[in-house]
Amino acid sequence: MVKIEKDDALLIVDVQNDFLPGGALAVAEGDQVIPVINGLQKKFGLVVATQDFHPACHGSFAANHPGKRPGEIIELAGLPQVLWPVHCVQGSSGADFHDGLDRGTWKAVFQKGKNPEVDSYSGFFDNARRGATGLGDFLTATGVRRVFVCGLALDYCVKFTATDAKELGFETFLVSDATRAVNLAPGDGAKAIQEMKTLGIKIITSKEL
Ligand code: VGL
Ligand code: ZN
Repeated sequence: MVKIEKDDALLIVDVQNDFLPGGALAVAEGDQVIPVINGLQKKFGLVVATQDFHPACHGSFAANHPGKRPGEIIELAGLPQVLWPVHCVQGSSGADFHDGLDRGTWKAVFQKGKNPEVDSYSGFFDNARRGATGLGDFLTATGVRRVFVCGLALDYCVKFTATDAKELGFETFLVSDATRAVNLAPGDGAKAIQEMKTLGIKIITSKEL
């Protein structure tokens, strides 16, 4: 068991309609994380969330590159970029958090992916690490020592958020039953967990909390 302390934070990544079944970039079983995350929220004194929040002209959308399809790879901001279906557009219902997700105790929401020129998987920085969302400064200013990461999607935004948290010096945990993978290639979710383990991120389940 892991005892939750005062200086712990629960970080909920991108539990938005477009990443849930029926959404534009649906994650299989994505809705199954919601009751697990609602249960977790009751145990933490500090809960914050991230929100994928793209302008319609975002460079990660296949639709903005004539002739390209979702899943193809281009270069964006000098980095390889997977092209996605149009998703989480600012002001659309797809960008909203799922209705069943408790939000009553959230202290802050950090939006990402607002710059059309670069994607932002991590809740801390864009993929080129040129801009910060403020999440790192917020956690530091609040005196947070350990971060528990959950949400969608395991092999993209959850992995990059947990990796940056660890790199910024927070003791980092992934709550593995409170996340699901896109699995663009089969096994991407399992691979993401292995990568996180190698970096020293602790993999736990909600039952250990
Ligand atoms: C995400 C792909 C594109 C995520 C966001 O939240 O994991 N994945 N934008
Ligand atoms: Zn996105």
